[in-house]
Amino acid sequence: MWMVKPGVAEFQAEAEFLHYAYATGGCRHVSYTCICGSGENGSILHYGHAGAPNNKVIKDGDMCLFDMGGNYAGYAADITCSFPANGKFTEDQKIVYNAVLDARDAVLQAAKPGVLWSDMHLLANRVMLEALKKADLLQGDVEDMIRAGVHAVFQPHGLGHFLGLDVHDVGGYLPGHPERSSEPGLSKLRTARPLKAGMVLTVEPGCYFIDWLLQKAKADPAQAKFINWANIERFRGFGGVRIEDDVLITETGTENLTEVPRTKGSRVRRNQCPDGKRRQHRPPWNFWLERRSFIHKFQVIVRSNKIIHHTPNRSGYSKN
Ligand SMILES: [Mn+2]
Repeated sequence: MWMVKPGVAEFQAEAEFLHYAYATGGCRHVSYTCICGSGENGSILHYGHAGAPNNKVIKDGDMCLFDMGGNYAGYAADITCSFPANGKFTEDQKIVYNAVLDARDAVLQAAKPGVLWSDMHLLANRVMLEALKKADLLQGDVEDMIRAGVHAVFQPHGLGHFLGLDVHDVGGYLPGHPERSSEPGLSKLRTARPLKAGMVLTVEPGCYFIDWLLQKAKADPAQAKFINWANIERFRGFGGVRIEDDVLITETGTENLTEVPRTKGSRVRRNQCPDGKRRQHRPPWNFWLERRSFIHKFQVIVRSNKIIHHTPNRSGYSKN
């Protein structure tokens, strides 16, 4: 965030993250290929792959959607930050960003043991659609919109997934647990399980303006009537906003393990800037280290299921 400005290439931001994650956080590897989408590229959910290798030059007025996660001692972090490239939100960028932030906040407040993950997905979408309606981008009843699948036009992915040794960790659909839904949006979820204390999941609501999905919605009278097309046109080429946190389910609610600025005026420590003064601090992706007992428990579970055998020392796990 500190080094991004118009004129910088997306891959330069990626390179900065890779260096910082290793040099400061001790993360030799990242959990997945960095997604550094700017402008329209923010609406490509898995941008950054070999065919589209973060190679656009960031422009003034672009939103950046950076999805990057360090991997510490074999454990994955998965964090997305969305921000304006020039440091100042336009009114339209504010509408979309705040809609997604409200959705995230609603989930962090409502999630707790016993709650169904699929209900959290719908809660996030409901809050986001309400905000878009308030901004005159949508019209009509939000529950009717969800019945018509409008939520999946703007967020065509699941709310989040298990996180652990793998970035999309195992155990999403197991015998004896809820099966994958065939409903729009919900069908994309990587789990529909009721939450349990000790689970770690990502919470990653998003709002995108994807041309082909908007075209499809426009051609479908059941969806088209909810969308204020005159205003939506302004958002062609906008890309998208995603806010992704790594969250521990506790006995009473949630603990957000992610330490990145999300709101205006939130504290960005200077030592998070690669050019700034370096002090020893807790890197945001380093939360596993502080949860050694959790890691131990986790490994026992994983081993007893014979899914994977993992030796933490192999990847530099140290008692210090
Ligand atoms: Mn994710």
